[in-house]
Amino acid sequence: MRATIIHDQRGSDHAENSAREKDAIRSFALQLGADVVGFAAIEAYRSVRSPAPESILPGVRSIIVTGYRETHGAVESANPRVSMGSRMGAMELSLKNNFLLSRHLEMSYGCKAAPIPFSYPLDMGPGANGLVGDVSMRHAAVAAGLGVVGRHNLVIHPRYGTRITFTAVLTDRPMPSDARVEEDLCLQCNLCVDGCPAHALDEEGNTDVFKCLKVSQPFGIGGTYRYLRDLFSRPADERAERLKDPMLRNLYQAQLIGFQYTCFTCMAVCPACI
Ligand code: B12
Ligand code: SF4
Ligand code: SF4
Repeated sequence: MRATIIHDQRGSDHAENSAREKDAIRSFALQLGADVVGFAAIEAYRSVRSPAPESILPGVRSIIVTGYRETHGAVESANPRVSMGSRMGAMELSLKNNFLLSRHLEMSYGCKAAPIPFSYPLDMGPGANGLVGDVSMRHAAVAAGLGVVGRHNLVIHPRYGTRITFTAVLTDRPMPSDARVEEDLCLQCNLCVDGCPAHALDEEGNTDVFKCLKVSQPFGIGGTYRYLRDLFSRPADERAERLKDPMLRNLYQAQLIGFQYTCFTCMAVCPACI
């Protein structure tokens, strides 16, 4: 009886310590500028197509997921450069914060921590083809209690809806998962499906990646390939004319500043939790 009481006491002390530790880490990340923070024990993260987290950080025990809300003005803007500008801000802020959070974890808790890129760089090898992240942020966010997946295959956060992006830190420090969001936040209104200019969301549970890419990243590798193929298939006198095409300047710009999305419709039209 006495042994059981001591055991229970140790168990509850341990749970309290874990909760306190998570609160301290959460406050640190929120002070850096994250809008939401969630924790997932590594067993809770299951993403079939992504690499095993153990291959990234041997001995990994948990994932800390941080979310950054996008500004309504930028997401709703008809000007894709403005929407992308806000995204670049979220990417830059989260990249820096992930690095600072990882160093803080290592220095304050004596563990190892690996900051995972927001989106890029991606594995461009066969199998991944630049379409699979090293950590699937959507699976990680769901496991860390930060939302549920809607009809648009994006995570809907209970407070910020779809207008939020995620990033993650892997650590070998064990931490219990936060409670999952159990409520189905998707309103089944189909505005995302009907609004998608690429018809990439027609099949439930699957985004047609190539249809989405063609519309949302016209200055990516596919757009470059199509432009060059067209250019070199033309007679020499027509080629000079084609060099005046704004597409070439857009491709040049993309090489300088990186990946650019020109479509944010599925984020913008989703009314859930907004
Ligand atoms: C590659 C990539 C793309 C590719 C391929 C997308 C794809 N099918 O995975 C393209 C270019 C098409 C793309 C498009 C977009 N992307 Co993107 N993309 C990524 C990236 C870098 C990797 C995704 C990945 O690993 N996919 C491969 C595996 C994991 O996917 P999968 O298992 O096949 O998952 C599919 C299904 O399982 C389905 N699904 C069905 N049921 C369930 C249940 C659960 C629990 C989950 C999690 C998923 C799920 O969802 C997926 C759709 O096909 C992530 C960042 C990251 N590292 O995670 C961002 C990311 C997914 N993209 C994001 C966004 C916002 C977009 C766009 C809106 C573009 C934009 N303007 O920002 C569109 C939305 C397209 C859509 N509605 O699906 C955000 C999503 C944020 C959120 N709130 O969910 C992420 C997480 C970036 C970030 N760091 O925040 N993207
Ligand atoms: S980003 Fe645009 S093209 Fe891609 S799925 Fe969303 S609405 Fe469709
Ligand atoms: S737009 Fe409607 S159907 Fe699509 S994810 Fe949002 S709430 Fe669900």
